[in-house]
Amino acid sequence: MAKTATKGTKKVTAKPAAKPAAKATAKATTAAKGAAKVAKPAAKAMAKAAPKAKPAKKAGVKLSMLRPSVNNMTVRVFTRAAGLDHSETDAWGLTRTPEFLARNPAHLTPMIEDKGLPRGVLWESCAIMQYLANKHGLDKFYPKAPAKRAMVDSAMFYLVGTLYPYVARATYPALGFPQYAGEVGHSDAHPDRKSEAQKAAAAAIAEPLEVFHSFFRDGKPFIGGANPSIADIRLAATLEFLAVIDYALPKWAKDYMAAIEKKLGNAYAEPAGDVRGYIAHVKSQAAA
Ligand SMILES: N[C@@H](CCC(=O)N[C@@H](CS)C(=O)NCC(=O)O)C(=O)O
Repeated sequence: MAKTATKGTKKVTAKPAAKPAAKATAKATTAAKGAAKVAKPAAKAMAKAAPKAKPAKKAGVKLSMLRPSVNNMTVRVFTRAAGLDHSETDAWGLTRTPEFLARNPAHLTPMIEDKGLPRGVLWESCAIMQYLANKHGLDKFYPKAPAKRAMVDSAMFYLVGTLYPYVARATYPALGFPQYAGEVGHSDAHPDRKSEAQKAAAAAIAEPLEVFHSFFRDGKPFIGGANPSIADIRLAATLEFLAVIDYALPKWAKDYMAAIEKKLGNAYAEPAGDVRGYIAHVKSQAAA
């Protein structure tokens, strides 16, 4: 996969997040109101000093990622949509090197490095989004209210524990990704058996998919309500892989993915472009 992926670290400039920016403005306004109360000369001095004030500290998250992966796409969309300053390192071919394994024995991406993490690194796409949302107060993506938050958590755990394994079994053979040990697709079973397992997994996708629609969305545009939550980003990214098997997504799912892309704009489209480009590549190889 992704021999085309470019290696190296790239700083990604993200738009500032709406909420922290709004908070910062609110703080600045309060500060300005306070300043108006101080004696004029002091206020002048403060005003002069203001431009020299240090800019707000940026997140400075380092993300190791693989471009063709929807697990990685999830975090790449989130960091952009949330306006977090971060750098991306292409970990293609590096996840099992001694250096990587010493930091991350699970050899999984996405992986972030961030000051303050007890072991210095964090993997698992949903845990990364939860951590960054908690750290930066991104309630818009991950609501604070326990009941609302529980629904987002439930949707993400259901995705990672139930829907994703079906998606992986159904799409990894076509994507050329190695399947997990113990899977029929990973064994030396007859190709017919592998094909049956792949088809059974593809058929099993419909049920959890409908659960996301009828239960988690429950008539709302997104699981998160009017705006996409981290669970929505995780779901939309996951569904991108289904294009490789020409899975017939129900109309609601196509509309839902389009609505997320419209809401998040380039934050979604750019990482999705890497996944879609990879899928187009493997499909053209298969057709040749
Ligand atoms: N549940 C994990 C899955 C992560 C995962 O499977 N990552 C794969 C790419 S899709 C990986 O980094 N594989 C590299 C390897 O195992 O060496 C998540 O959501 O982050």
